[in-house]
Amino acid sequence: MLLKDKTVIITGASRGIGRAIAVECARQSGKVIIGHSGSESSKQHVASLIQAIEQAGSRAVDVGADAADPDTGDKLVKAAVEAFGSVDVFVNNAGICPFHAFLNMPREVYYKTVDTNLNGAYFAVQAAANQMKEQGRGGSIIAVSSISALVGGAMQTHYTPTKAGLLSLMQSCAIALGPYGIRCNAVLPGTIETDINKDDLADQAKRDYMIKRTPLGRLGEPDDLAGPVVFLASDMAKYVTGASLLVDGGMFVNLQ
Ligand code: NAD
Ligand code: RM4
Repeated sequence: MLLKDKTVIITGASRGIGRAIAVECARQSGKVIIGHSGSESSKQHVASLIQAIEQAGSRAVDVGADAADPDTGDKLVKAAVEAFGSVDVFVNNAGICPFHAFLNMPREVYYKTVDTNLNGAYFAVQAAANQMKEQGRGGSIIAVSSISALVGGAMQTHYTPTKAGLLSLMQSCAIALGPYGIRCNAVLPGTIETDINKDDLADQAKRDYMIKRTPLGRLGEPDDLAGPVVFLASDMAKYVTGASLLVDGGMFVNLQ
């Protein structure tokens, strides 16, 4: 019960990595605020997620709001305080990666990616941190960055800077918020099979190459992120701040 008495906000929690984190947080007794886009399809995913969380013996409330909107963080915090009385953990997970070449990158794709992945995140982290400061008992902020913060991708020139930006944001916030006992860390997933890369990994040659590069011999599953995030969220990581944790099956250290 690593998250007993803690309220956890997770953005982009309707599917993929965010959903797996939400379920594990509930299993560890955390109460969950499910951030999601508010689209019709995300509402359906959220209904089944709330059921899964209740089956795990915990409680959840959902907030449909665009992660790119600078007011979304305030809405998530307000919902958490109203429903459960506090914000103890904030997981910034929502993100998009519309794979596209660089030379003809449409401006709207670039701006949408940066707004969703980084600009909205900045103000959401700020909202969560202000609430944690007011509560006066510290907190844990975790950004789902990426191996892409450390390496490039020809079809991800709009995306990799956002992931490097999140990593850098956690490093600077670790310093800014340390005096309040608020820890800030990043997890860096490798290649995890979700909707975000469904089309990209449909290319069998690319898929085989990604698996071959991974020493553990398989692509990641969303649940592979759940344990590392719960660890960083919990008091087990009470002296861990400013850290980045690769969760990539060893892909980054393999040059081949
Ligand atoms: P996914 O597409 O399954 O999930 C993305 C989530 O973000 C969904 O719940 C989606 O509804 C939500 N989202 C997207 N745009 C939103 C918006 N405007 N407002 C609110 N919510 C929004 O993909 P995933 O792989 O689970 O991605 C989760 C995070 O993990 C992303 O930040 C992604 O960059 C990161 N990541 C993924 C991989 C991977 O290989 N899958 C690797 C490294 C990092
Ligand atoms: C990640 C990494 C993965 C890719 C996803 C979309 O950061 O680059 O390989 O599938 O993004």
